[in-house]
Amino acid sequence: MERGKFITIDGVEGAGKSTQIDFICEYLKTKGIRIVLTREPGGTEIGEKIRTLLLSNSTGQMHADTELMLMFAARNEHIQNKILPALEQGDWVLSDRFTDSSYAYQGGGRGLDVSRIAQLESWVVQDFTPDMTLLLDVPVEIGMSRVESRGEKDRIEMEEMDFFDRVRQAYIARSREFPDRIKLIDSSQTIEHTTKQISAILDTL
Ligand code: Z5A
Repeated sequence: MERGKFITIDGVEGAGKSTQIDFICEYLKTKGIRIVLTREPGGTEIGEKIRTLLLSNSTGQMHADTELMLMFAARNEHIQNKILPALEQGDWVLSDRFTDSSYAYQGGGRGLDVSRIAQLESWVVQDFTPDMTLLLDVPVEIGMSRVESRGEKDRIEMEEMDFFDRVRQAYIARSREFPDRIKLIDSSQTIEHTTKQISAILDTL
């Protein structure tokens, strides 16, 4: 059986990932593709417990290295117990965030040394890379304004604007480093404008 494709979607808060995920799932289904939707941190029973620990406001202060290692612990469960089995069955997998988030948030945002992230990546992820990453790019102020009515913020959302600016710059830098895999999509305009760009890119797969 032909192995499925692994697609990831990434970007700063309010970029429109959740909105576009609904479209992508429907679009791929119309092409007869079986799609497994999942997310990081999370996607497995253990991963979701780690997610709660990572995002809960009541967790309190967390050392940046701990945060990074928890992201990768959840990712290990995710790859071994969910993503690889699905791909091997011929399903396609769409993950809301993956390793690029660690480079952007823990590397760019928290300022952790990229070589540490790369060490964990080579241990946990090895040479398993997404077939395609859709990076939704939006200026941080626009992304924030889209989500500000949502109420209580999680532990990471409580960071300052500068933090999210660094996250965005790290994403852009990664898209330049891996231009074949990471497709930078302007998500600052209408939902339809973003959707159009995504469908054109998906057609190339
Ligand atoms: N994290 C990390 O630090 N390291 C890692 O390795 C990993 C993750 C894997 C997980 O959050 C957190 O974990 C995240 C990074 C960190 N922290 N933060 N901050 P998440 O992924 O579950 O949640 P999120 O990133 O905060 O997602 P979000 O805020 O829900 O953003 P979104 O999914 O991109 O946005 P949306 O829900 O699709 O859209 C938000 C609103 O904007 C909604 O009302 C839409 O209708 C509207 N929208 C969407 N697109 C448009 C356009 N084009 N125009 C106008 N309005 C729009």
